[in-house]
Amino acid sequence: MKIEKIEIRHTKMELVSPFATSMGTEYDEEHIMVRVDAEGVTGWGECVAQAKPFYTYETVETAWHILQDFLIPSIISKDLSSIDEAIKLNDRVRGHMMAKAGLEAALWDVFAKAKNISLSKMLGGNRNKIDVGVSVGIQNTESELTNKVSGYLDEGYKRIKIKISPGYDIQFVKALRKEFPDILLQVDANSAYELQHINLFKEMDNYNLLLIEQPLGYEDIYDHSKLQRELKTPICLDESIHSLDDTRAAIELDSCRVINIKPGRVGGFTESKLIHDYCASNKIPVWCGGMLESGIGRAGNVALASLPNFTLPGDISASKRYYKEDIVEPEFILNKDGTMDVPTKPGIGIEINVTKLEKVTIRKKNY
Ligand code: OSB
Ligand code: MG
Repeated sequence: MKIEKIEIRHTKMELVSPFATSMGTEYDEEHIMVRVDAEGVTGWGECVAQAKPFYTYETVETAWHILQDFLIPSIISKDLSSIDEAIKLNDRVRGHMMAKAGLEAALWDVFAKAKNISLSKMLGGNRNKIDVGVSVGIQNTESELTNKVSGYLDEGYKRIKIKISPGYDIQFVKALRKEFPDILLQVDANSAYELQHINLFKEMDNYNLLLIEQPLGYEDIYDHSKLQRELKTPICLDESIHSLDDTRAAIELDSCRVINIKPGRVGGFTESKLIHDYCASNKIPVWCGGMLESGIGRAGNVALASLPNFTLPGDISASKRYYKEDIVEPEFILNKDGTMDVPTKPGIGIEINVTKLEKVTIRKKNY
C-alpha cells in the first residue's frame, strides 16, 4: 500500500461528567486523531496520549513531536507491503508507545479496508458481541457512588470498576458490596499505594473483588509480586506493562494474574496480539482497558476485545458514557444484556463524522 497522505489532528472533547482518579480530575480529553490515505482507502487511528503526563510520561505534545518528526517521515510516500514493515521502520524509536499505536491503528484500518475485512477479523477475533463494563471515577461520598453505580447497572453494564486512592478506598468497596453483593466488582488504584499499605489490600481481599488493578508503582513489577503472594484476589497490571517482555516478566514473577491490555500503552494492536497470545498460553485472562477514547479509538478496542482470551469485560462503555456527541456514526451503544456489537464492516467498521470532528479539532497538520 502506497502511503500517500497522513493527517494528524489535535482534538479536545468535553466529558459528560468529571472523571476523578488518584491522578487528578479530568474535565475534557485531548487526543490526536490520525488519518492515513493509501490507494483510495482511508484509515483512522486515535493516539491516546493525554494533555498531562499523569498516567504515563507521554502527552499530546510529545506524541505530536514524535509523530511529526520521526514516525510519519519514515513511512510517508513508502509502498508498504505490511503493517510489520511499518513497525520495523520505526523500531529504533524507543518508547512513545501511544504515538506509535495511534499511527499503527490507522494502518491496520487501511490494510483491513484494502482487504475488505473487518479489523476484528483481521486481528483474529471470534465474537460478534463483547461483554463490557464501566470505569467509575472517585465520588465524594459512599451514597453518591452507590447511586452512580446503580444507574450504570440499570443500563446493563456487566462489571463495575471503581477508582480508588488513599482515603477513598475500603469504605467505597464496603458500601458497594453491601448494596450489590453479587456484582462483578473491581478496583483501580493507578499506582497510588506502596507495599506498606499491604493491610489495606488484605482487607480488600475479603470482598470478592474480580481483581485489584495497578495498586503499586507505575513501572513496578517486583513489589507487585510481593503483594500478589499475600492475596487471594488477582492483581491486574495496567501501567507497568508496555510490551510482551514486561508481560513475560510479570507472569514469570507472579506479579499479576490478569493483564489489562490497552493498545495505546503497548504500542499498538500488533504488540497487543502478542501479549494476548502469550497470556492465553499461560492461562492468564486479559481484558481491554480504555483511555476515554472517542469512537475512533473505541472501535479499535472493541475489535481487539473480540479475540478469544479477552474473557473479562473491558473498560469499553457506550459513547454517551463519555461524550455528549461522539465523532463517529453510528455511535457505540450498550445492548440491554450488557454487551456491545463488534462492527462487521471493513476496517474499524464505522464512519467518521468529519463535521463533528472539525468542531473538536484544535490544530491539524497534513503530510
Ligand atoms: O487506569 O484504566 C485506567 C482512563 C484514563 C487513564 C487511565 C485509566 C482510565 C480509565 C477509563 O479507567 C477507562 C475508560 O476509557 O472507560
Ligand atoms: Mg487502570
